Amino acid sequence: MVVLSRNVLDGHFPSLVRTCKPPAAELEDVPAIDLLRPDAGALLVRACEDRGFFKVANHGVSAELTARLEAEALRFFGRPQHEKDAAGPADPFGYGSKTIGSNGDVGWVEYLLLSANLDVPSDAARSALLWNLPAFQAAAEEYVAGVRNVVYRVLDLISDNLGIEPRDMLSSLLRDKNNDSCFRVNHYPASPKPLQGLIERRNLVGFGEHTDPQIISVLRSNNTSGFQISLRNGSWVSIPPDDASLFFLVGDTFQVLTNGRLRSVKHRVLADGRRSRISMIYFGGPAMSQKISPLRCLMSEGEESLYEEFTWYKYKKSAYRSRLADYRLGAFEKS
Ligand code: GA4
Repeated sequence: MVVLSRNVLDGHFPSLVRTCKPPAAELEDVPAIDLLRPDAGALLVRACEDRGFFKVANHGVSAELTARLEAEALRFFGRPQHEKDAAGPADPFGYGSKTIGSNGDVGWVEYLLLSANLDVPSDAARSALLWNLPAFQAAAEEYVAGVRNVVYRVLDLISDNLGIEPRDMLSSLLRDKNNDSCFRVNHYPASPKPLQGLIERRNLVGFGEHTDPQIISVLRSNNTSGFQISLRNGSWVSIPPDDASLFFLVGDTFQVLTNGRLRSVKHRVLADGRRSRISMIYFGGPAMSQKISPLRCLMSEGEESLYEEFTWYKYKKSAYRSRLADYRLGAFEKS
């Protein structure tokens, strides 16, 4: 880790923003899984086991809708800072800039974090409804509905392949009317010209390394580089941008449901500096009261659970007390 000196960054950065070494390589083989292939389920499971990560092309979420949402988000991020700040702080929902969570994490990023379940009135109220962004809200709701349908298909295909019965056992966790899913739009601004060289050389961290606590996350970004994942051997690789695909990430809760067979993926975003990056992520979380433990039908005879049972509420609460890079599942592993 390198820390940029305060005087160089004064006026541009909030105190100190950490930077890190560039990754060794770009991952070239990120095959897009076609959900209509007869062996789609097997390919999805293998990708989740090997990397906790895969992408889906021809997913059916309209490019026009995605472009409209992106444009509306950029319109918001282009507003004067004091207007954006009026939609914050993100606690957890709202507008946030440079700070991530409430335990000291920072990054070269501004964002909107919203509930993706507007059936929970208190969450809905704290999300977009109050902000007088009707065009953004309409596009976000339509987009989330489209992504959800792809998520259900993906989870059902994974279930088929793993032999989970009923096949909608996983997707029903996210279809639950009390599901605790959320939606985030991250904007990594281009940096002021004098700082660009510095950022390119040092790889300023946009969003630090972490795993997602939920079941599954779906990320779509514009055609900018910066998104990286950590492979099972611990090395970091850049993922080539692909604005037409949806990238899926296995979350911690999915790891527990499969007793470690599918593993959550550590990921991060390095700021490019020259071009602004915008990404939108749906996080599929179960209902707060949902008990999480390995699915019985996935356990072989005599196999023991690697984790203590918890409710999503309990895991989420503990996640929100942690730092971004913490290994959050550790506290729930059986000794
Ligand atoms: C990571 C995944 C989602 O973006 C998120 C993040 C949340 C936040 O930004 O408020 C957290 C982070 C995320 C995990 C640890 C805690 C909580 C920031 C942080 C330091 C919305 C989520 O659910 O967990």
